[in-house]
Amino acid sequence: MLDNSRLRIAMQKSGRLSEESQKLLAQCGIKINLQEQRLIAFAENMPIDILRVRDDDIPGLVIDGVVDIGIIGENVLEEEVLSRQAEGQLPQFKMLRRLDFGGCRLSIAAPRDFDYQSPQCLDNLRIATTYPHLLRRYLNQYNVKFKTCLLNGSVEVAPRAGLADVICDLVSSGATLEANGLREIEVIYRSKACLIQREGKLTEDKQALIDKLLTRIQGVIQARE
Ligand code: PRT
Ligand code: ZN
Repeated sequence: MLDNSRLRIAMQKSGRLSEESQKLLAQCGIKINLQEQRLIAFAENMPIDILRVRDDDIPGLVIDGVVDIGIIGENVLEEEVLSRQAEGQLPQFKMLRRLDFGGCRLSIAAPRDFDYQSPQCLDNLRIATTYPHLLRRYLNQYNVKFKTCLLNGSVEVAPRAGLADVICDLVSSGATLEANGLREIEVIYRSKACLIQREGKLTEDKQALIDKLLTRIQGVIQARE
């Protein structure tokens, strides 16, 4: 059982955000004894427990109040919020700050020979994506109807495999699109990692610790700029 008096921070266990998340906490002076396979790590010098999970679980853990704060990509956070809203929930959390890593964009990409003029060209097509809600919010603005092909990985191979006409996926350098014969045609969302806090009042000690961390994060990020 986790000790509820200690601040709980959720971060990605292994993936594109985990190294930078760990580094940020270390640069804030938190000494964590990380053991690769462990779900939970304890800070040695502060009352902090680190929960290491799949990034997709982090927004829910914060919104449901299971952890106090979380480090997560805005793309995953926003998709979870839209998904819960679609189910009639009112997901609540506090945005503490944007961080200076994990930058990427969520884009629609099509085979290179696709004749693209405007979002209307996507009407009634099948689009492969991990982010159906962000995609729907974007295309709704243009009254474009589409069919989805939900994939949690290998989205970029969907057109070649005949699963979808176009894709909507994360892009950073563009090399993956290029390697799969795809061309970026619309950027629908720009994302960075961010720090979020659960809704509701925390104990004074916990809130004071978060405030101290935020001041340190501010210093760390400023020093890197
Ligand atoms: O296992 P877990 O569920 O925790 O991890 P995951 O595999 O779902 O996510 P992960 O580690 O790949 O990404 C975590 C977060 O990093 C994302 O939610 C984004 O906020 C951020 N991020 C930043 C990226 C990228 N850049 C990125 N380039 N996430 C994924 N990509 C992938 C993209 O999906 C595509 O396959 O990289 C490929 C494109 O990269 P380029 O450089 O070729 O354009
Ligand atoms: Zn994930």
